[in-house]
Amino acid sequence: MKLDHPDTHLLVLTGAGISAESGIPTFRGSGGVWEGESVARVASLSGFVHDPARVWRFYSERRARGRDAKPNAGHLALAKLEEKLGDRMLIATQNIDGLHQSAGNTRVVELHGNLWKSRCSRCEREPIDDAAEYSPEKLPACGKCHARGEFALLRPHIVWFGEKLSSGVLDRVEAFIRRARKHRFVFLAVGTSGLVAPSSQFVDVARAAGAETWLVNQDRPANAEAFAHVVLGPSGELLPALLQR
Ligand code: BV8
Repeated sequence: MKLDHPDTHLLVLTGAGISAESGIPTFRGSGGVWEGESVARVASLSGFVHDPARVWRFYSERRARGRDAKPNAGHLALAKLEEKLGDRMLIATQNIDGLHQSAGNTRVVELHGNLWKSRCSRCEREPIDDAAEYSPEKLPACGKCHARGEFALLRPHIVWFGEKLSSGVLDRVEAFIRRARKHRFVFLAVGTSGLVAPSSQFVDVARAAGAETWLVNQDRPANAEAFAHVVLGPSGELLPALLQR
């Protein structure tokens, strides 16, 4: 992957696989986050309305597991690359763990929200920084709604299945593709099974915009055919060498 050309623009899509070597379980596959969990029950608005305690237990467990996670060599390789490419690079991550920012990347779009923030399930207040783990008996409520004499639970600041991604987030990705298509455009997906839309469709949009498409993934995913170059293996081992060329 040649990235040292001064006209290269790089869009990177990351998924749970890039954080696997930081000790954060992926979603699918053995030992995955969804194993034993019903996605609809813990990662959907209807699941939250039906049983908020169960949803908060699921996300509190992920906060507990993610608390001590550190960026791995794959994250650090992307951070080093941003030092070189600057605004010619953008990371669109499906991950909610914040590890790209911890590694030093500043140009990161969080497609599915952030595990370390909560927001009101009712009013339009801004999301708050929140790393707390909540017990079923003591679920968090919105202080602003309370001040108005209303009751509303806080919810994780996460995009659940069936919820729209924020328009601002998608606008940033589309604006980058519109700019990149006029230059030498490279699209790299790392650590994603390519099963969740709309992020799974980014490779098709990038290819249609003339991008050279690359995938770095442990296993061959469902949408591997969409990529011109597929490199299988752990991203923590592969990215440092691949991104330095
Ligand atoms: C939307 C937040 C539109 C929660 C997540 C049919 C019915 C109903 C809905 C749909 C449908 N068809 C399509 C949809 C839409 C749906 C969807 O795509 N469903 C899929 C499952 C079929 N999408 C949505 O609902 C999205 N919204 O479309 O809105 C809309 C329009 C109008 C009005 C209303 C709505 C919202 C999607 C966001 C859902 N939220 N997460 C949470 O995180 O707890 S998605 C969830 O999956 C995570 O965010 C995760 O990131 C994402 C994708 O998973 P991956 O990251 O790819 O992880 P996975 O484990 O699958 O794969 C890991 C890969 O890494 C593996 O391939 C493995 O080989 C590899 N790997 C492992 N170790 C390593 C490695 N690679 C390299 N190195 C390693 N060391």
